[in-house]
Amino acid sequence: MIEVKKTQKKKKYSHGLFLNPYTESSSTSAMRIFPPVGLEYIATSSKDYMEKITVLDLRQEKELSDTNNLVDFIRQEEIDFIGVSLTWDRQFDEICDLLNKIPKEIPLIVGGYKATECAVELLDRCETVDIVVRGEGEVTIKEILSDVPLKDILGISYRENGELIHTGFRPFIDAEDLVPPDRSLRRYKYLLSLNGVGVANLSFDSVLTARGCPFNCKFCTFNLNPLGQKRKYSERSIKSVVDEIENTTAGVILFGDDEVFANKKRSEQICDEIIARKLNKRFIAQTRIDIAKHPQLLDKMVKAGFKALLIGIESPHDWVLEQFNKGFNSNDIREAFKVLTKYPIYCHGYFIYGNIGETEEEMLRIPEFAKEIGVDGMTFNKLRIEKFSALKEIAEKTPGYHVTDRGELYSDMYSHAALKKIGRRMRYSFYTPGRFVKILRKNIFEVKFFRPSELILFVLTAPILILAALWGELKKGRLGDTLKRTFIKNT
Ligand code: B12
Ligand code: SF4
Repeated sequence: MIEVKKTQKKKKYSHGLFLNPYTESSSTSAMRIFPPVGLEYIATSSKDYMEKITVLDLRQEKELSDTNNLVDFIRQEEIDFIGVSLTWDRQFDEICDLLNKIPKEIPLIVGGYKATECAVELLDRCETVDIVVRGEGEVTIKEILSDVPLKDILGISYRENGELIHTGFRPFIDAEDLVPPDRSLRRYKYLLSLNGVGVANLSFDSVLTARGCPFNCKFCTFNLNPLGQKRKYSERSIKSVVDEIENTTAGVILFGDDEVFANKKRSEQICDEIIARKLNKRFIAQTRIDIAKHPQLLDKMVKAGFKALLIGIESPHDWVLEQFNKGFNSNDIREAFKVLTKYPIYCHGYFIYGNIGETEEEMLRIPEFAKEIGVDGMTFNKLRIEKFSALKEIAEKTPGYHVTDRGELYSDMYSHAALKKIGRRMRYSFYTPGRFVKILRKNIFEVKFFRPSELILFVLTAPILILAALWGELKKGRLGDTLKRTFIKNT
């Protein structure tokens, strides 16, 4: 807990709690290693209104993950304001139960991607929730905390005399006006762990250099807020971005932007500044294949410390790429990877399967294509069709296709279970024991992701990691199947 510096004037609230309500059990390793950046932006914006601020991330808090203990904590700490971030679909029911147990007298404000999507449902189900903040919340929270009448605050939903009131859209903030998260509010280091086992004492952080994305891929709702509004692309200044990086203590930083290299000239300048300041950090970024057309930028990225790229490849099929309006075809992907594989950067491909009209044979082609072009690692996600997805109309008009309330697409031919099964076949066709050796070799010898001391720790923990992975599969009741697919036959 951090005491906010006292000014002469007493602040409105004595102790504000900002809560990330997801617990460890529901989070995959990938979800756990990054801090809840959106919530931290909100806590930082609230500093002028609170004597003391506590940011709790329940993924890191075993005891407080028990709701009764959390409520005791709230009372003992005399919390008089609570802000909660709801980002992901998962655990929605459990989180609603938790919110309903928060003492009624404490103002409770909920925001985040999922909260925005489900503002009405949240207010219906949780009578303790006073206000749902829709969309980006930095300015909205300040207005709430400074007692602007609710009806005059844009971007909120609340109850009044038994009725739900939704105020108008909150205009998007210019990224340059954003104050980066105050990391001194953090109670934890975000460390790499796989299946609950810490790896190499590596700490992670997430930095946003811009908001929005200038592209318009049809399947993607990254660039739309959950109200269907396209987020206007807006950049922070190079100085503020690199200052933020310099002030983080984490060794590895993820650029959480939707597409961090949207402006190539600016990206080069960011790299130049990182090199000039000798920051000695490692970077991971989400990007498009277009980066391969900019060798000068790639050279600078390597010098600056870029170690891994998470690349939206989406599909090997030209008709899918066209349906997605991705702006490139399979040949462009092949050409891009001829360049990218020459760099000491780990390339992780994101693919989407279960597309409208895609056959099983076409889905199973994905891992083969990934191997051909030379991606190092890959993730497959089933196509999601969220409320404002540009693909919604096509899905609705295509006979035999259905979309669930949660945005999952399935068809009469391929149920969820069938798609899951195909996904598993794809995974084991790509992730063979040889692949894991290749991944390790590349990260250790080419990319040099690990420092020597980390490497020793990593080697020492490797047996525990393997046992933990096997234990995880055993608990899910699929150890036999996993071993069979890995070492004998993947069917
Ligand atoms: C970076 C990112 C990641 C990173 C890490 C994120 C992190 N730091 O934890 C990585 C790559 C690990 C990741 C993983 C996943 N992600 Co992701 N991710 C994003 C992305 C691109 C940016 C998130 C971000 O940092 N935004 C910037 C911050 C500032 O915005 P924000 O969090 O929304 O917060 C603002 C407002 O929401 C609001 N707000 C938030 N909290 C609160 C609280 C209060 C009190 C108030 C008032 C306001 C408020 O104000 C904030 C400031 O403006 C978003 C898309 C997007 N553009 O938002 C998807 C997104 C969050 N991810 C998503 C998903 C689905 C996932 C995965 C589950 C994908 C998967 N199938 O594997 C995984 C989860 C991990 C796993 N495998 O289990 C979805 C969530 C949708 C949903 N309904 O579930 C999103 C929205 C993308 C999408 N449209 O599909 N992700
Ligand atoms: S898929 Fe990537 S490039 Fe396309 S709109 Fe979404 S974030 Fe932008």
